[in-house]
Amino acid sequence: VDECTAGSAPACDVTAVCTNVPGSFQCACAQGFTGDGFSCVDLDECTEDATACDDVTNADCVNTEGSFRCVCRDGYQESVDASSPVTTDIDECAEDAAACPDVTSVCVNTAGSFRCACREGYQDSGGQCADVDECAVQSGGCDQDRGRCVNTPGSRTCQCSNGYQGDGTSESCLFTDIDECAANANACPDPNSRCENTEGSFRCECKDGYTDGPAGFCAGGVL
Ligand SMILES: [Ca+2]
Ligand SMILES: [Ca+2]
Ligand SMILES: [Ca+2]
Repeated sequence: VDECTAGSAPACDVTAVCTNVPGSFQCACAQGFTGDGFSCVDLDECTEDATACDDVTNADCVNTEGSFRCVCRDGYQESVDASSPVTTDIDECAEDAAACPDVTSVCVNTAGSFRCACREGYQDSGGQCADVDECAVQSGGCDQDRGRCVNTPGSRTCQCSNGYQGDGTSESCLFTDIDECAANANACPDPNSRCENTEGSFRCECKDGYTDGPAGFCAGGVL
């Protein structure tokens, strides 16, 4: 008699496998279940074997009915091109351009997470990226004597003082006379004056027959 199909024997658990043997039958819980075959319950593989998911890095064991799964931890995702479960770090910076929405910060991917670091020219100040005042330290590398440092958001600029030219960095500002008369035809607005270039500046001189008047204009006329 095949008790397994005849239904004459005490029923095996619905999850069990019935095996007919001469004169009798056997019930065995299916894989993933535990019990005597007549009563089977889910085997908690995660509790039973703490190393169940050790082959998969950065994954945690999750028990399921009749089996278990290795689930990627937060910040990791399952690799789709691998035959066996493999987790890979999620590059939050590449996946979400707005991961670090503050324009003063830059996204840095890390294993299992990411962080927002301050951009160059900014430094953390109470959780916010604040502009660094480069001018506060050694004039920001600008020419201290003949120029000056101007702090800007995220950077600084160097400027040369009037009459000096260069990129403004340390000792770069050189005295260079600018011929204001040649550069600007209206340097002396009064048509009765003529422009005289000088070292570092210029002056307006009244033509013959005219005398200095108010506000740099020339007064008088031919005598
Ligand atoms: Ca299970
Ligand atoms: Ca990451
Ligand atoms: Ca700055």
